[in-house]
Amino acid sequence: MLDERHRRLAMNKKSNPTYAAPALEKGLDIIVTNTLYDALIAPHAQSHAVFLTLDDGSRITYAAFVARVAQLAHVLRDAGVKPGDRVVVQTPKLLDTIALYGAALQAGAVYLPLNTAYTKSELTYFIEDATPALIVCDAKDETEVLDASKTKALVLTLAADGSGSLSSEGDKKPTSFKTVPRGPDDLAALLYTSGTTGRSKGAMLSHRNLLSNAVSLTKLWQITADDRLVHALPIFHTHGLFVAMNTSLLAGAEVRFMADFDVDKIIAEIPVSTLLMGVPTFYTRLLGDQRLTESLVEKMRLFVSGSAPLLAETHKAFEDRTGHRILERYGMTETNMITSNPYDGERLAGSVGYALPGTEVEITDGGTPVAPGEVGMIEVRGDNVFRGYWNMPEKTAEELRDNGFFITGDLGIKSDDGRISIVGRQKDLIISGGYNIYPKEIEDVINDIDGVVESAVFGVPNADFGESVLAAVVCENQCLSGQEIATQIEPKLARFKHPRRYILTDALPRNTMGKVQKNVLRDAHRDEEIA
Ligand code: MCA
Ligand code: AMP
Repeated sequence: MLDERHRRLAMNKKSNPTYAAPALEKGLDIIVTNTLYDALIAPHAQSHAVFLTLDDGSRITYAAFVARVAQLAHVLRDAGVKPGDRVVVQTPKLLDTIALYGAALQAGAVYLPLNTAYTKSELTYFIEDATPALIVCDAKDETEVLDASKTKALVLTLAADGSGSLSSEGDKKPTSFKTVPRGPDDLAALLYTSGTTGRSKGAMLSHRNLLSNAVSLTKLWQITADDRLVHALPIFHTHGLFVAMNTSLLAGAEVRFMADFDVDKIIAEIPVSTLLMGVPTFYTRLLGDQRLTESLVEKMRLFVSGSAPLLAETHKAFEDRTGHRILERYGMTETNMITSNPYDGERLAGSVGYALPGTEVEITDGGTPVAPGEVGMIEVRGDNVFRGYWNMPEKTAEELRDNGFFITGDLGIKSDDGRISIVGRQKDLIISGGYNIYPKEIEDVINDIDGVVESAVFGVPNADFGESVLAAVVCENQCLSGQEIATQIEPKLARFKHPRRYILTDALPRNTMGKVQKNVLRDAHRDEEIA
């Protein structure tokens, strides 16, 4: 149960009535032209409440945001973007980036955000796979992007200072736009997630997937127009874009929209905010700052953590310091959020809580549910579960059962009362600072280097990022140094995927079946301090 202090804080919210967006009341049953646009954006057209506060202090009202979305929807349509077309967006986190998400919805397009750290080589793959009609990139990357797109898609720019062809074109357009009809099962977004096979897969997310999850989370976490969210996550992933922004839009909440993560900025905003959503690294970094105290967080209502396991020691240290029990939840790109610890109830360290309303979670052995308390594969079914992988029907069939259950690759336990704990992963995956890194993708790049015989990429514990990437590499006659390998992978992989160290070795440890034993490598190197 929440302690008395939390209860008082929860009751102490301003008297502003809860924002009653029709979709929050009626879910997908609302009769609409365009499911997500009509639920998240249209209701705010006349609202002069503040939606975004930016780093320079400027405040964007909801009405101004709706108008900007319309201007950018005109830009998309005039650029030839038709309903169902993909719009690739690899830009800094700006007002126009989030307005572009709204514009893609209003124009009936499919929003495809990309990590700004991706290299040209990674970008080329996404462009070839998704065949977008339009790419919006940072002005500084325009030449590279034009090269990567081989002129098949139109390219517009948005620079870190907000300038560029997207914004200048947008400024000239009308502030209203006739919304393109889109139903619940039309695609709203395509989000790439790497895989154990090494090739990234585009998860097709429908309007239903995104709206149903936003409605569940908004209700469960009691997000209202009284809330002010400290938003320091990137907006090219599910967490920062859908979990944080869709719930805020649905509730009509205010968002302190930070261009990046910065402890000083967060500490400055916490006293005038009510909500923070972050990956565990946010919380360990905040705990590293002595300004984080119980009085600093007096107005805060809720701290949410996800995308990576939150250590029990972080959970406890945060409660000891602030009096708040962090609410941990669990999700995936393919499924949106799956489970959450309760808002009014026991938020247990080491557990990701209960299945969200409308979402079924089974713990299985080969598809057959196991008894409570037994370890098995976490499988998920519900409106939140994606529509399959773009252009990959075989991959979809491998992971999405005919009965609608999606096989997560995470291993878990369900208690008698339905509480889920994640106990491991069947997939070979490293999560560093909330970013997923698939060893196979890195091994493929290292193995392609002349002189490399084979490699094994694995994760070791890291106090800041949770896990760090290391690589054990076997070279012909030890002909390469770690630095030479690092130089060769530089143009091919985003920096956050780069191994922090290369262990040059004569042979990889293998079991009797010949399989590389990554656990042996992990154990041998787990106590090394990785910067
Ligand atoms: C940055 N670097 C990293 C990471 N982030 N290295 C490993 N892992 C990382 N996560 C590297 C950069 O490449 C750079 O390397 C150096 O660190 C400094 O970069 P900088 O940008 O200054 O880092 P930072 O600002 O300190 O970023 C740390 C961060 C960030 C704030 C924790 O990684 C972050 O925002 N993470 C959140 C990711 C997220 O949103 N995940 C949700 C995915 P060099 O010096 O060598 O150049 S959605 C999801 O997982 C599911 C659906 C879910 O459940 O939510
Ligand atoms: P992705 O789909 O790439 O964003 O990453 C999803 C994966 O992140 C899941 O399959 C989990 O392995 C992991 N994940 C997300 N939230 C949590 C959490 N609260 N605890 C542990 N792992 C998590």
